[in-house]
Amino acid sequence: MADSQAVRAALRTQHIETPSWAYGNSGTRFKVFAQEGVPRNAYEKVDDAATVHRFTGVAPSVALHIPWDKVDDYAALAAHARDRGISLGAINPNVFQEDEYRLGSVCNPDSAVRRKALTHLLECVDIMDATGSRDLSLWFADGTNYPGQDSITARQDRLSEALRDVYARLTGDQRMLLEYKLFEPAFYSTDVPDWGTSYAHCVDLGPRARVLVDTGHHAPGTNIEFIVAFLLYRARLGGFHFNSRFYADDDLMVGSADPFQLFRIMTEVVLGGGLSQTSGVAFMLDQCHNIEPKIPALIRSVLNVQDATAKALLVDADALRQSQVDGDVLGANAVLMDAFNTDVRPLLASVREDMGIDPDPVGAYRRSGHQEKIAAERVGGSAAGWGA
Ligand code: LRH
Ligand code: MN
Ligand code: MN
Repeated sequence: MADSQAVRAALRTQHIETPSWAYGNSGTRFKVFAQEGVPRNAYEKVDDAATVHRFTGVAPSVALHIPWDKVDDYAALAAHARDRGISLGAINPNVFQEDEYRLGSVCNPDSAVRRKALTHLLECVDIMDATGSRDLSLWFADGTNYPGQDSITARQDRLSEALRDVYARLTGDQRMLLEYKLFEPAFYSTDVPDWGTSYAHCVDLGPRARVLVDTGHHAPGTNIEFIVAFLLYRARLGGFHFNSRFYADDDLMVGSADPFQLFRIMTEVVLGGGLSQTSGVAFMLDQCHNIEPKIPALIRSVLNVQDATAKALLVDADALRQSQVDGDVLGANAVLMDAFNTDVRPLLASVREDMGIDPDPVGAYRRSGHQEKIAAERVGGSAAGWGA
């Protein structure tokens, strides 16, 4: 995109959703670290998401995880969000934290357990009706630990059945995003382990069903940008759960370890039309900040996505196409590298100034005194949901 006005407009309109669970205390299997000033309930998580939006200008919604964010009145929570200038985003059901789910949720061999899971998924669509959320983000911890433990294909049949029932309940502009994950918590087989499995179910279901790509859910070395390009090409890319990983599902700040991978992903998004408002690609974070302060970590993460997007927007698509047609391998690669090696910090600072935002959002947050204020005001903040 050569036109700098168009680049600036695209940067202003790309929205990045933050996850409610990133604001609560979190940790690893070994320890949940308590931090000062963390939210005590869903309302305060919404407040923190609004703070991230205030400093970045491009994070106007927050995803909920149910029941971690259970409240009596979801319409009231949506009104609270609106009052603070944001909205409630994707609803993430939780069918992985109860004893009954030991052998899975919707793929469980026991029909009573499957019914319990389905009931929760349908309740989450009721919540979407109350909050006005568009997306139901489905992730299943289902799978097996041992060869022979269960029939792989019978589990697929059970999965299809549940997905069909949930799909039939969607109305208006509601969508279903099906997230895949290579392994964990199941270690032998996972029922939705990869984009192909998710894609096949989405195609069976219909146009409201799309694939959700969590960047942490792949084997090392996987070419995630290929997956992104293919799904966009087939109009089945529902969105992202962005985070950074080295070893497994590390859930660290997106773009922190491998900004080049994030650039490659965003380049395919831009080239595939995924930034346009009509593409329906949802840019969401799915992270945990175990050892760093949470609000500035989320601000930094939003900026990292913006940084990669800005560089992707600077790819000279015409020159790239010409090099490709000419079979100019080095030339084509140089077009991408030129964009990646551009310092986009002045451009982003100027876009922020146009939006009436401090050009240095992390510094502005530090200087604002907000962290000290919430540390003093909030005593006994809650865990994000697991390891509590
Ligand atoms: C699973 C996952 C999924 C869950 C979230 C807490 O690893 O990525 O999106 O809902 O983490
Ligand atoms: Mn995820
Ligand atoms: Mn994950």
